[in-house]
Amino acid sequence: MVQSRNGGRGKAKASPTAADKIQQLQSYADEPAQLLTTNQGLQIPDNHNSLKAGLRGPTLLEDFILREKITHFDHERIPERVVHARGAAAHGHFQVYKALSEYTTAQFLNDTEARTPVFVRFSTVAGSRGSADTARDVRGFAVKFYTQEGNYDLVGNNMPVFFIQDAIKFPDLIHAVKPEPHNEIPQAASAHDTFWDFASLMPETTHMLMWAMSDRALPRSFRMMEGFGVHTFRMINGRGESHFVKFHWKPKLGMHGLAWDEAQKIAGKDADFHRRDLWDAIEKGNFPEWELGLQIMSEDKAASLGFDVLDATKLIPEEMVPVVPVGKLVLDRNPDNYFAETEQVAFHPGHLVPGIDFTSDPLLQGRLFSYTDTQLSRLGGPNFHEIPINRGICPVHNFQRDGMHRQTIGRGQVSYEPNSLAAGAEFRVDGGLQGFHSQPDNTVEPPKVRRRSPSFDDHFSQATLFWNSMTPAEKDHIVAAFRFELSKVATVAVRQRMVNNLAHVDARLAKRVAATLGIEPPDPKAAMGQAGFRNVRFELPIEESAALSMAPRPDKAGIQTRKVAILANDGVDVVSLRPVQQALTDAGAECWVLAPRLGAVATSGGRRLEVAATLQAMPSVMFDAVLVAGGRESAEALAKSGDAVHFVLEAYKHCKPVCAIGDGVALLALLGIQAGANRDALGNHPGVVLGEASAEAGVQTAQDFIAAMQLHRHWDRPDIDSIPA
Ligand code: HDE
Repeated sequence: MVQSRNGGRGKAKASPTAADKIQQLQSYADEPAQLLTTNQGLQIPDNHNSLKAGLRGPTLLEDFILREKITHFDHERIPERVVHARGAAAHGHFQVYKALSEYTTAQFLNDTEARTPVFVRFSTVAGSRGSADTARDVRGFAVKFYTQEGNYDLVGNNMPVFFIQDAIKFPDLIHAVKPEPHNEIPQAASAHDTFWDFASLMPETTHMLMWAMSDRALPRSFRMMEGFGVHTFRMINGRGESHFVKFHWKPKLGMHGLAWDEAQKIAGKDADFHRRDLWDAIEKGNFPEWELGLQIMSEDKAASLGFDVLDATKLIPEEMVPVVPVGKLVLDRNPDNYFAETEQVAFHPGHLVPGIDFTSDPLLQGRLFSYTDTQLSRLGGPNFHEIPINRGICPVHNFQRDGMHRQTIGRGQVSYEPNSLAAGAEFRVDGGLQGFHSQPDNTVEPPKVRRRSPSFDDHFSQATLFWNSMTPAEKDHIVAAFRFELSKVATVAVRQRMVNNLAHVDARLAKRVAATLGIEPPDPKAAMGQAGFRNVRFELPIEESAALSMAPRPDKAGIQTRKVAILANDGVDVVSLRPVQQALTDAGAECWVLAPRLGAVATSGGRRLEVAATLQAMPSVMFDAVLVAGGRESAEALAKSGDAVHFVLEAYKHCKPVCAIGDGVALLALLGIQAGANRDALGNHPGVVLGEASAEAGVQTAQDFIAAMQLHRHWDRPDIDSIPA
């Protein structure tokens, strides 16, 4: 007797390929262009009218076609995830560069030929399923590898640390950040009293708060953010030797963030901003990529770091243990059906394969319980592993049986082990398997304790490391974020307590945050008097870590998939525009001609320039850069349009590259961008490119604009608060 997760659909092979998973999923897909039937397969005679007692009479209960349809509709919602409810996902594959046999027996990390199929779900944490993508929040980065040895889930986030150290505080943390229970306000936002009340009373949150108030919480795109396994895991090699490991995902497109004002506006203009971005990129063949990086260390090395690697509020600076790139993840196929795949996928940090193991991190230990448990209520029973997206592509055999929605048909008389009655098809246990629970020090220290280890006591030194590693512009953003969030906290004592804690990260940070909050100056001593406060700092050998900063650096990937708005109106000069537009397109950017109306605008040479969208439908926050085309008539008309003026000013305020050609330059001057105070020490406007109105000048203009776009944002633009947008 063989029970298979494949349900008899396809056999397991030595090295599964992405095609195997696709084939498995497609065997469940419905057939297009068929006659409508009921769920029992009966053809539906009329899908517009229910069965009634006479033309104008009441509907008859016997109309089983109506009842079936309405009943199914009535039950088509399932509970959303209690956290990470809003997400977007894609299929792809993972391939390791070089066998990692020195560290792990995991087959997918040893077979360099294997293209392991993956399904990756990105998410926000706090908002509900219909909330906006660009909320200030942590992002989930969950990867399911369908390996030949079973499914392996790396269920991580886009930040390498977490708010709390012990799983027992997770429900409190989430209750504090979710909408308040009496009025269910606010949606997808931490800027309210209960979150900061909790955070200020739990100093262990401080390091993660620094990340959550940084631009990491406002990714430009899922494709442009890092991922982290967060906890320290173990790898076990063929000799049974154990190493500690931290997992990192490094995006090919570099790391980029949004401005906070921009993120809030996008939430209204296009709540699906990140979801759409991922979908569109894959549809256009711009497949997002990440490198998997590992920080691998012996247990002795881990013990010498000066902090506890089992504490999830700590990261291991890359300067102390380098991140080694070991493989590549590519996402190349959108799901066929959101509910069937993205909503029903069930991740679990305990879905491991031999050669990868967990540690005693008390946050991870709690997660090992939570994820299966939550699927029971979310997916309605213990058979969620049989849902197509959750099925492995290797065989599954065991004697678990029955339960809600069971699909596997277990054959024969026997559903227990050992047995002698299964007539040659009994399931065996392979005693030779290495990996789980085989690590050398898998012992527990008596006695049982309900206490935190003193090695978890330092809550501030890494928060200070993070702060010290930021550029001045990044520091400004963090200060502004704390001010924004705490200004929405009605309870003065909470605001005060929070800045008192921040004084233990950095005195200037706390002072700057406090300055706009109508409270007393920060008092570090007051924080020390609080329950839960530990006045302990472990020494770190470094004061800053460059890898923590998102400071703009020219991307290796150039400006691929960046969106450029070209503002034009009747009279636009396409002779000077074309070479710039062509160079941008050649460099992989997407150019959109925007005008006040759809259709086309008339060029100065009497031709037509097709318009991609209106300025109103695609506002500046949808773009990475702006180009004001030349042509006197066009520039003058744009200058008279409030929408166009606002568009340029807003892009400028959000520190985006701005380019103007020919008469378009006059528009910038009119807006004060050229003449105004926003010049840097060298008298330049960072990220502003002015091009002459000729085809010959186009090459230089394009080069300068592309260089400005490679930096993505010019956060160092001076006096940006003075811009009225
Ligand atoms: Fe989760 N988390 N979590 N979490 N988590 C869930 O599982 C939980 C934590 C993460 O796209 C839930 O299936 C506890 C850290 C992601 O489907 C739930 C604790 C990290 C996702 C759950 C944590 C994560 C979840 C809700 C503290 C980064 C979305 C729905 C002990 C390493 C996965 C579900 C997806 C989802 C519990 C902390 C990442 C309730 C108890 C730390 C990416 O089981």
